[in-house]
Amino acid sequence: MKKMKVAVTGAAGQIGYSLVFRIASGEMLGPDVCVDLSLIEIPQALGAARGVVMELQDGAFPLLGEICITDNSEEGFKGADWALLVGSVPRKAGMERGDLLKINGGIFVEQGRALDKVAGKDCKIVVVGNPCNTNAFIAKSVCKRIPEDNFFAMTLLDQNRAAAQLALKAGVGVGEVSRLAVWGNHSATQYPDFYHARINGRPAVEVLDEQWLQTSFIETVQKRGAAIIETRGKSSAASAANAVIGTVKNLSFPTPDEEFFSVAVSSDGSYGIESGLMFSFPVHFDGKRTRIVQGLDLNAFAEEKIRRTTEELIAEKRIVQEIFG
Ligand code: NAX
Repeated sequence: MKKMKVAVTGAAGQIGYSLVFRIASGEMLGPDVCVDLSLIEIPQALGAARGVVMELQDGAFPLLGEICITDNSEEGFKGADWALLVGSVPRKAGMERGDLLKINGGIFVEQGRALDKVAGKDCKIVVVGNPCNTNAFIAKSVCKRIPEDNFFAMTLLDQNRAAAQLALKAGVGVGEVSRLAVWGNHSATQYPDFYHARINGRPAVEVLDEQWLQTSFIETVQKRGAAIIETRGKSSAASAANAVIGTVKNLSFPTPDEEFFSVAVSSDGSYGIESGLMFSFPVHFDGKRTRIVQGLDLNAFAEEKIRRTTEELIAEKRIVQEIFG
């Protein structure tokens, strides 16, 4: 049986706790792959990580191979086929965005260097820890050995949130929503692109009110993370873990011909987005390579939204470049 190693940082955190059991069950990589899990945490959280391992053992997952717990990135990423970078420091009261970029930037420089040294040469890296686009930008910038096309930042949760809102409004199942992509940053400037979305095969703008789509819909999706915190008292965790599983599946199994999914990739200049920026696009995976879907028309409304989110990402990039060179 094929064996793969999956490294997860922040494995004892909220998302980690939802995620690792689904990886161990075989849901993420399929029923023919045995998974070795490497759980990477900070020293203070190693105790909690040991508890997670006890529960993984008690899950009696037939596809789960070896489990390693470590606070050493090089040990944890050694030979990894997938690195899911979930761990990061949350924004605290009084913390400026620049402070957050600086603290987390330091983590992603260190982890990018460790990946460079020891990860499998075809390792794919999915950054979840926020600010995820810019953290991914940092990691891929310091990790020279692994191609930049192997670095991703997660925006599938945003796509899923957007699909759910369209389905609720249209009164259909979420499976009837297709061709919905999120452009840009995983932040309040993201652009959930309803103009290309379809509901039951019909353009979403023909099914739903365009004014609602341009205003309430976009705002709801952009602010959904904050709304979850306000309502649940904690940030999204199970839905985020679900999106990590979905992202890895999207990057492992071919996308149907006419479909696409959202993930932030290193821009190749498509749609005028600065090359190298980690930008969420509509992406297609043919079983070997991902490609940014080409030829989508962007009207003035879309261009303005994309301009704003691009500006934000460029500003984040400048801040981290000033700090980390
Ligand atoms: P938690 O605070 O529950 O867990 C984070 C874990 O990371 C902790 O156990 C902590 O010890 C660990 N950690 C911190 N620094 C580390 C390091 N250097 N190496 C290894 N582990 C480290 O946060 P959780 O709710 O699990 O969220 C994790 C990250 O996901 C946050 O940055 C959060 O903002 C981000 N999110 C990203 C989303 C996305 O769509 N891209 C959505 C959900 C979530 O908000």
